[in-house]
Amino acid sequence: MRATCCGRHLSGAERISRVEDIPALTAALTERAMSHSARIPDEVHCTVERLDASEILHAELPDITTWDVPAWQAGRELAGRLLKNAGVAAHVVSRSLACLAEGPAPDGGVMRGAMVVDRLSGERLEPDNRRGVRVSRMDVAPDERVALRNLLDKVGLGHHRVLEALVLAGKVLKAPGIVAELCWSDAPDYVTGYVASPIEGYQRITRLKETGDPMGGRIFFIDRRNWDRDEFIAFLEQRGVLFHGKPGINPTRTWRV
Ligand code: WAQ
Ligand code: MG
Repeated sequence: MRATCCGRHLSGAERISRVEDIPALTAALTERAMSHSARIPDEVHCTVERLDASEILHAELPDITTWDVPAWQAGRELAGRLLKNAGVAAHVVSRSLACLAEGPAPDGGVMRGAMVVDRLSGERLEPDNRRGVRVSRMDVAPDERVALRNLLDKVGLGHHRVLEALVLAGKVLKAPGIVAELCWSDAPDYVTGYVASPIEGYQRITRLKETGDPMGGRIFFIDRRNWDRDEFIAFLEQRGVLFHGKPGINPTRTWRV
């Protein structure tokens, strides 16, 4: 589902469900589109696509760690450190953080999708710098959604953005050639972001931007050895991925500069 107002993105959601649940699900997502944001959308698109069940990749969600940081500047410093640990070159880290902060689209605005960046050279590899790469066709297994939401609720991670970002990052971490993802929201009031990597999992950072800042985005850092751009993008855009089981939840850590 995606909803827009005056040509601008308002809200969106991705789900994978059984055929018999589709009518109720499209109704629920339309309801969400109508009530989720401050504005009433002027367009709501619900697209239903058939997936071949035998081609769905079944996977586990990454473990979750929350890093408590005193301010967004410290958060960005920590993000840089986590990205370097994952294999992103230092000069690429600083340039990438600056690019997200300034607005990565050609007009200096927010992109709809993600940037794709070479971990060593910093080169941008997404085919369209305005749109970016949109990850789609991933979800929690239908029977396990309620249990996961309850688990996240219990540890104070009940905000819908957490589950959605966790599932998106979970799929990104399965993509061929990925070394890390960096993300923070473009929602002015949502300042928590994350760095995800195959080894460290989903590492939330409580502050990655100043409250009120309308910039945000995602960067997928890749290792170009044996990497195929079309294969990478086809996986992210088209392969169905369903997540099972409960992610590990690590104790909150504190980061002081
Ligand atoms: N595929 C690729 N990039 C996307 C997608 C997608 N499906 N959806 C959004 N983006 C990009 C796009 O540039 C957005 O501007 C940016 O990411 C941010 O999207 O654990 O809510 O949906 O507390 O605003 C992370 C932390 C929240 C959650 C991220 O992102 C937590 C968030 P948003
Ligand atoms: Mg957003």
